[in-house]
Amino acid sequence: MKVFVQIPCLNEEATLPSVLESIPKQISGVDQLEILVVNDGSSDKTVEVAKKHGVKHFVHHTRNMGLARSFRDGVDYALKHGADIVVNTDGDNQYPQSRIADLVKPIINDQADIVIGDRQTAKIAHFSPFKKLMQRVGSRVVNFAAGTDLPDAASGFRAYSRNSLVKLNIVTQFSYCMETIIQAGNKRLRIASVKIETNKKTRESRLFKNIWHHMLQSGKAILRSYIMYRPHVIFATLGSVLFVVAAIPFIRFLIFFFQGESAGHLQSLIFGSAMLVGSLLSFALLIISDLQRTNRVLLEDQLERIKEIQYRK
Ligand SMILES: Nc1nc2c(ncn2[C@@H]2O[C@H](COP(=O)(O)OP(=O)(O)O)[C@@H](O)[C@H]2O)c(=O)[nH]1
Ligand SMILES: [Mg+2]
Repeated sequence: MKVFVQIPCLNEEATLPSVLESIPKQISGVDQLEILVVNDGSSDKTVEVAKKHGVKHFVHHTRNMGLARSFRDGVDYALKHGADIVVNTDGDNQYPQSRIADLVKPIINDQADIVIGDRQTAKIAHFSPFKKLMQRVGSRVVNFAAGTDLPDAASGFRAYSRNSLVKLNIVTQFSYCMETIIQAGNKRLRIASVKIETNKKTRESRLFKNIWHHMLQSGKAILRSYIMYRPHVIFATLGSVLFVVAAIPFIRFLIFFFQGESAGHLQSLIFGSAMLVGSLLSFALLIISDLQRTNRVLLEDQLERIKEIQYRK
């Protein structure tokens, strides 16, 4: 069993040493434990610091490419180098690396494909009540879209089995955390959750300017992934609602018509027609997106087979 612990880093020279020092040297059930630093275009001494602490595996981005891309490239490197499990932790020492053994255990025991460290956000002291509420709402939305029941969808402290990584295809730029859950849920991967306590805050999140920014970006990512997997739900609902809204003025017009008041009431007809066009458009989009979905399924199947060949050990 080979485990890669990957740390995406953008200028983390200050906190990276504590992260590296707290990664366990040995884990029961794991034969090889490797550390991988994804240097996402750092301009500080992140790489030197990592080397000084004995890190041997690096992925370098000459320019900043963002966290989602860093994650993807790190995973690609790890799988190419024979990883059975990839653990992700952050360079800001937000997560308790000492708990990595608990993250990988359900995968080693074949009880889960993905394990998420639940930060128990309701208990985090430096989170405001509003932020706690939003974390809860956000996780609810993700769970709805993914068909899962996970307490902390935004946590980046996770372990992924090789099998799950071969199946996941990250396409959004930004919030891969939400996207991976929605994909994994829809692909019927087993996702487990392990309660963790987070470390003291070392610095502000650099990923999100503020909570509104976080909510907007996460919302976009969730909506995108949801439309990707269940377009029929959105467009069928929209089409049906518009159809009902269209039918009301039409029926009103017909009632007047049969009562002999055929003159006037054209407004109803115009409004009804506009709504009907909207409804038909939604149904057209439903058909198109459903065809797209078929294409995606075929493409993903192909990708999975290619990755199986590419990463064969
Ligand atoms: N902000 C930011 N972080 C990045 C980027 N690429 C990699 N990272 C790493 O992603 C992790 C999470 O970043 P952080 O600012 O702590 O965001 P948080 O997850 O909201 O706490 C850290 O380990 C960063 O070093 C990037 O382009 N921007
Ligand atoms: Mg952080």
